[in-house]
Amino acid sequence: MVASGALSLGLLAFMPLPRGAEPQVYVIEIDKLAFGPAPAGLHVNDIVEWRNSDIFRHTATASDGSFDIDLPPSAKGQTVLRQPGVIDYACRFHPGMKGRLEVVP
Ligand SMILES: [Cu+2]
Repeated sequence: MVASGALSLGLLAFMPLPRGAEPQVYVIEIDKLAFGPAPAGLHVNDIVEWRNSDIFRHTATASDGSFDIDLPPSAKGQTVLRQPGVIDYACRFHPGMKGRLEVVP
């Protein structure tokens, strides 16, 4: 048992994860009829998760059709960023609610 434990620790020490190899999860909180600030440093394959802390139902709906997430109160939903570029999104129920994701390779 001692030997296998030492082996596991040794493997971990030799497996650093370079940035970009491991997708990151970024949370955008929704409250008071507004999306929280856009996360900086979004990369392809990262995940954006919206959490609705509001008392209203919202959506996160991309203008390019790449995602359309229904978010009742207390719900959360995710999308995976599949390509670089700028994605504008809004809530289908409240057109004043807008957000923008900037994704780099
Ligand atoms: Cu809304």
